[in-house]
Amino acid sequence: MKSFLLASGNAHKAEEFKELFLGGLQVQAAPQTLEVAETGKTFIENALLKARAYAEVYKVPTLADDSGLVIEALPHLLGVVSARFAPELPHYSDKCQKLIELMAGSTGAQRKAYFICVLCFYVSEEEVYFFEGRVHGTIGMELKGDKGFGYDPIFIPDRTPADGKSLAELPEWKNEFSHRARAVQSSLEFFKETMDK
Ligand code: ITT
Repeated sequence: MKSFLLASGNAHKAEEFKELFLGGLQVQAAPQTLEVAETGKTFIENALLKARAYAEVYKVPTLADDSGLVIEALPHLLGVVSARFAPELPHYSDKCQKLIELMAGSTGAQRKAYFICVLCFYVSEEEVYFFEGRVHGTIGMELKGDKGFGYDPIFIPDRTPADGKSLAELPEWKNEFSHRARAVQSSLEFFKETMDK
């Protein structure tokens, strides 16, 4: 089975990957987290920066995840800088609350948003693979749920039933249909095909 070192300092992502790659690929935690400056303008650039930085230090194939929440009417507010929104607020519950307040006057389509995840598998400078996944939904009117992490409590995914539940209330659904789950599924299909050849 192919093995990759996880180029991430985010323990929540590591937890999700453990389930998502089960039986497919081996993804190991890095011995130490590296500080990588995310200076790219796109998710792809930042995912590559992280994957390459860990590969240069640890000399093994790596996997990086660059992800974020894109509010369609305010694409630059979060997006690639999702982790750096409202840096004066260290807790995600406060960041979520601040977003709710910023969007107080927004209704209907103005609340549309999506989570995006770009995975970068870095084997060498000549062999790099990218996979992307998205999940569409809307920004809720309040924080709901205590599962997941980050902006999950304010994100209401488009799904049936349309019961208004947030991603933080839907851990099983998230594990199957999230941006990260979809990117992982594409990568597993690809590696399965290339390994079978
Ligand atoms: P690494 O770069 O070390 O992997 P990070 O937390 O800095 O960790 P990113 O730069 O990719 O990760 O930032 C992603 C941001 O988007 C961060 O603020 C997360 O809270 C948020 N995010 C990403 N995936 C999410 C998810 O599944 N649920 C909720 N929020 C998510």
